[in-house]
Amino acid sequence: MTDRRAALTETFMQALRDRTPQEDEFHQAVEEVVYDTITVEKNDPAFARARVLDRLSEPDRVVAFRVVWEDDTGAIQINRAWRVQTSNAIGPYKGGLRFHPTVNPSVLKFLGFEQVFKNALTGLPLGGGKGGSDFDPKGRSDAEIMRFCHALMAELCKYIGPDHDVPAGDINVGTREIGYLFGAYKQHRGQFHGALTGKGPSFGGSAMRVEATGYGLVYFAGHMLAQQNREKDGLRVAVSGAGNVATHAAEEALAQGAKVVSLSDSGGALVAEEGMSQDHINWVRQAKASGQGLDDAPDGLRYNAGAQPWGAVEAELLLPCATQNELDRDALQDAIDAGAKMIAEGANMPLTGGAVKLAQQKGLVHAPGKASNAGGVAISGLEMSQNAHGQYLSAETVRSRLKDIMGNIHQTVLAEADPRNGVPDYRQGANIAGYRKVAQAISAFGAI
Ligand code: NDP
Ligand code: 8G0
Repeated sequence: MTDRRAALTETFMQALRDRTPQEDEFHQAVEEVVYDTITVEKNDPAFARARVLDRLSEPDRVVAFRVVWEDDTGAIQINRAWRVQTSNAIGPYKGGLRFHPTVNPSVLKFLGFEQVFKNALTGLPLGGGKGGSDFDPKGRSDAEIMRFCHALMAELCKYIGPDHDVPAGDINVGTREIGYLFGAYKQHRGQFHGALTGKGPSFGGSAMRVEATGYGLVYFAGHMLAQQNREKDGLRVAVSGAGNVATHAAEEALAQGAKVVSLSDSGGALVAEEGMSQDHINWVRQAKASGQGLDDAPDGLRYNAGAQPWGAVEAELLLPCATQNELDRDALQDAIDAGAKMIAEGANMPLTGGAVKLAQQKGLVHAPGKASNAGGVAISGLEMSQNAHGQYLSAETVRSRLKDIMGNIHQTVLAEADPRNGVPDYRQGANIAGYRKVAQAISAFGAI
C-alpha cells in the first residue's frame, strides 16, 4: 500500500516537475497533498476519471502584470504582480494578497493550491486563489504605500469581483492597504461591493476579521490538546512572527491561561522565560506598526538578534506564524530537545519537508495550516455574506461562529486522520477531507 502510494506520488511529481521546473515551493505543497490523496483518487472511479489532482495542480489561470508607480523622490518604480486563480469549483476564488520581495509565481501557486483545500474545510462556498507582488514595503512612506496600492488595483480590478475572485490581505497587507486597494477598486469599477475582505468596519468589514486567524489557531490548538488529554493552563507556547497572526495567537493563548514564551520577526527572536504579558504583546505591535525592530525590548523580554525562537526556550506547543519554510529539521530538533510535543501551524507551510518528516518520526501532534489557520478565511467568508445581505454581525456572534467553525474543522479532519501510536495524522485528515469536497464538485462538472 505504502509502496504503491510512494510510486504513484513519484510518477505524479516527476510529471509536475517536468512541466513546472524551478517551482520548489509549489512542488512541496502539491507533494504533501498528493501523497495523502492519490490512492483516494485512484480508488474512486469518478475521481480517477476526472483526474482531480492533475486539474488542481494546474491553476485555472495566472494573471501576471506590471505595476508602475512614483516614489517620494519622483522616480518611477516598477514591480511585478500576479493573481493566481487556482480553482473556483466550490465558490469564487478566495485568498489573500502578499507584498514581499520573496513573492514569485511558485510561492503564489503553492499558496493558491493550499487555499483550495483549506477553504473547502471551512464548510463555506469558497474556491481558492492567491496574489501579490514583489514590492517591499519596508522603509516606504505611507504615501508610497498608497500610490503602490492604487497602481496595483488599476490593473487587478479587471480580474476580481464579489462573485468571481475576492482577495484580502496577507503578509504586509493589512487594514490600511485594504483601504487603499478598496478605494481604487471602487473608483475604477464604479461599484461598491464586497470584492475584497479585511475591509475597515466603516466600509463593510466584518467584526473580528483582524483577530480571526490567530484566535482561531488557538481554538484549534485547544481541541488538539483536549484530544490528547492535555491541559491548557500554564502550557508553554512558543510563537514565531510578530504580525497579525502571531500577535493575535499570542493574545488568545495568554487569555486562555497559557505562557507565551516567544515571538520573532525577520531580524531576531524575543524570548520571555516567565511568559509575556498583554503589555509585552502590545509593545511588539506598536514597535512593528512604527517600522521599528524588536531590539529595544522592555523588561521581561530578551532579544536574540538573528536568532529564531525554536529551542531557545522550553515550550511544549509550537505555533509557527511567520512564513513558509521558517522551521527546518535542525530547528525542530532543537525545539524537541526543549520540550516540544505539538505543532499547530499559523503560517502557510511553515515546516520544511525535512521538519514534517521529523515531526512524524518523533510522534509530535502536528496540525497543518490548511486546518489550523483556516479561521481567517472563514471569517472572510462571513464578511462576504454580510456584504451580500447588507446585514452585519456583532463581534460576539462572529467569535462564536469562529469557535464553531474551528471545532467543526477539527472534527472533520480527525474523522479522516489515521492514528499512529495514538497520535492522529492531522495532515492526512486535512488533505483527504479537503480533497473529497472539491473532488465531488469537479467530478460532477464533466470534462470542462
Ligand atoms: P504579517 O505581515 O502581519 O506578519 C508577518 C510576520 O512574519 C512578520 O513578523 C515578519 O517579519 C515575519 N516574516 C515574514 N516573512 C519572513 C521571512 N521571510 N523570514 C522571517 N520572518 C518573516 O503577516 P500575517 O501575520 O498576516 O501572515 C503570517 C503568515 O500567516 C503567512 O504565512 C500568511 O500566509 C499566514 N496566514 C495569514 C492569514 C491572515 O489572515 N492574515 C490567514 C492564514 C494564514 P518582518 O516584520 O521582520 O518582516
Ligand atoms: O481572507 C482571506 O482570503 C485570506 C487572507 C490571507 C491569508 C489567507 C489564508 O488562508 O492563508 C486567507
